[in-house]
Amino acid sequence: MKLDFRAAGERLSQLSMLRVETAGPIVHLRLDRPAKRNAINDELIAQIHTAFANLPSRSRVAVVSGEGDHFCAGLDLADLQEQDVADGVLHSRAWHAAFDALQWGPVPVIAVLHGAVVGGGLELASAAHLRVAEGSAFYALPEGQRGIFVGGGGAARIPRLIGVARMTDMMLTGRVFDAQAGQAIGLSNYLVADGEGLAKAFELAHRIAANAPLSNFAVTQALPRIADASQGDGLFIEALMSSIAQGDDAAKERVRAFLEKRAGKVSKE
Ligand code: 1HE
Repeated sequence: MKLDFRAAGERLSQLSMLRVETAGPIVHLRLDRPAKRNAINDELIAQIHTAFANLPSRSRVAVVSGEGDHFCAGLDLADLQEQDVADGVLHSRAWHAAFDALQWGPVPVIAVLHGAVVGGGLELASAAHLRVAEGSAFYALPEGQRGIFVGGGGAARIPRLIGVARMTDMMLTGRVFDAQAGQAIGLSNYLVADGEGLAKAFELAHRIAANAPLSNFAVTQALPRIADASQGDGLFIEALMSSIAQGDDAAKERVRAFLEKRAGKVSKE
């Protein structure tokens, strides 16, 4: 199904806290609330949901970053004061819907992390498919100190990156990981110098955009589901997914190109 790019473009240009720009096959979304360190309030979570549900049909990869000195300070704590228990459940489910739209949307998503990547900011980062961190990045889950719990999918996604034991430590003790430690434990895939995150993300995005779309789809949609399935179910899904991908014309042409020596070999960088 093709989305109407003009309709989607109109919706995207009306977002007040999320700046959306397209550059060829790449759509770049910036959290644009630097005065509040990109803290996510109800409006911003709705805008993130809208944006990922309406990505331009021509975009092949999305890059998410934060304006100002920090990626994201997490939940806007001012919102919490008004909430009762029933509001709280719905609030958490709204975050789930937004980050599900990001994780299970049509394109791979790369998050560029700098400064604070804390609370809901880390939950957002963990929903992305790849994370590029700059040297200034630091990670924390201050929910424990604030008397609350993660509610934006972090309990499901963060242990899949770093394990339950490390997340338990972060939440119970307030432990903060710097960019190097974050890279070592798997919070980021790439660690680059300050100011170089976007360039690295765009380089990766161009590489990803050059893949066959169905391969990217299999990696982002099938792989995590297979990892969550029993081995038997996972292997069955793998067989179906691989036959679908390999039956596509794009795969046939790429394999032919290699056999006819028109495609690159695998080499060390
Ligand atoms: C905020 C928020 C926020 C900043 N909600 N307003 N998240 C936290 O517990 C992190 C709280 N924030 C911080 O620890 C610091 O702000 C930072 C380390 C991120 C940045 O420090 P700094 O010195 O650059 O900025 P600042 O002076 O602390 O903040 C600038 C302004 O942003 C200030 O407002 P102002 O009106 O006084 O200018 C701050 O109040 C405001 N601000 N962060 C509201 N988070 C789905 S559940 C998820 C649960 C969570 O995410 S809990 C973790 C919440």
